[in-house]
Amino acid sequence: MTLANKLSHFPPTFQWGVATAAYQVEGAATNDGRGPSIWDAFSHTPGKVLNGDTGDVACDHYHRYSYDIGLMKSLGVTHYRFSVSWPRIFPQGRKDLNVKGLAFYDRLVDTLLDHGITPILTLYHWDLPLALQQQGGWQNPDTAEAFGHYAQTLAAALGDRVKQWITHNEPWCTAYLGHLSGEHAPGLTSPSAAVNAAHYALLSHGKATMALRALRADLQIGITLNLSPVYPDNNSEESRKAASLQDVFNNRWFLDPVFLGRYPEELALILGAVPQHTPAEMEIIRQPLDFLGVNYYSAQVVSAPQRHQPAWPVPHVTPRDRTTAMGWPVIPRGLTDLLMRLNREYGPIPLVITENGAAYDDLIEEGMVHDNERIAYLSDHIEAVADALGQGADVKGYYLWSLMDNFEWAFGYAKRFGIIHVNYRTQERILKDSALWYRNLIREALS
Ligand code: IFM
Repeated sequence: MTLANKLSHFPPTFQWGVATAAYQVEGAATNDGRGPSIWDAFSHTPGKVLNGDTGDVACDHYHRYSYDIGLMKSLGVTHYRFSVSWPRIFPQGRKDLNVKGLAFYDRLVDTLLDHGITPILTLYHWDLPLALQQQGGWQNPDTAEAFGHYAQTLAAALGDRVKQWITHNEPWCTAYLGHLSGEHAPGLTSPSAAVNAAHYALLSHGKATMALRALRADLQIGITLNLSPVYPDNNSEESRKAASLQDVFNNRWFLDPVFLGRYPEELALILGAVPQHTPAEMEIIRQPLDFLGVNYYSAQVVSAPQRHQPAWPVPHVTPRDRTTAMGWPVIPRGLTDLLMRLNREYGPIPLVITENGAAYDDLIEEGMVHDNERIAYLSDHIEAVADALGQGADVKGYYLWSLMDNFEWAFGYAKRFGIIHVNYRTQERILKDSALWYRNLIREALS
């Protein structure tokens, strides 16, 4: 069966969306009172981002949002997932509210609704106000407090129109890439910093969830985790053990505290550190959620670590499949397996694919981008979602990453994930073939 034969698996209420994030698309880094974030500081530090790229201008979505929403409308997407830049709302992280920053999201939400597109809002997609980093950032429990207040401020302003709220995007990246590998802002390289940053980010998720619920009972609240299933390369005990450890690192580090209220014991073995935490904090972290956001890009096949190899770095990975321009193996089946596993081990919980997509080295030919590899990737992964629906998983939506090419963090503008091509010199947008393909798919699915 092909995807076309499985479209009936998607219910009529299915959310067919596209996703972006503030620092990756907005630009306007110093406009209308926005304060600096850790990503402004990081990207302006020589050597941290490829080619010295920064998010200063990005896709200029801050000024062109109305045009971009028109493009979304032309594609027929039903939902738009965006994130709010915390330092636009509180330039210093807390206290002084920047009314002009808030007004931008007010306009964005109204324009979306005017076009019949439902907004879904992420509170934190990595652009922590720099002022908070200077006080310890995610390693400081006060940041969790400030996040709860920020969440409540936004819900008071937008909660009448925005009903789906995501607290954090991919706290694994905040913790690991930001505090251990140092590839992301704030660029730290300490195991204890990573586990504690993860813990207080999770605590802030719990606090924000409680704050939003206290303010409005009609909000749907979730968290988005980047999850990546792990398969042993053979059935030996060693390989299975290596896969299970890698799974703790990739997935259970965040799934277990959010849904079970505890950290996996093996975390100390893998990371060489355990988060400082109290039972009361774990209860705050384990809030009942309305949905889990799943970001899926790839899976891993691992083999047994060599004897005497330290537990860190993580076991050797052996990709066997096609890869994207990021070097990530294309494993659509991993998405079906993941959704079924979440349902089985952490559910029942409604699931939303909050990101899925691929970077490829696109070529412009006579004003068009024939990105057939991306279409194949998308088609295979949406089919994987259909399979999970067919097997009983409660999947509410699919948000394609990304609406348009944008600032891909440490890779700057070198990696293109969009279904809309962006010329960063002129800001011209071109619908790639994948955009037209997605438009047709949505049309068929909803017909
Ligand atoms: O661009 C990122 C996004 O910000 C978070 N999830 C993964 C995407 C691709 O790397």
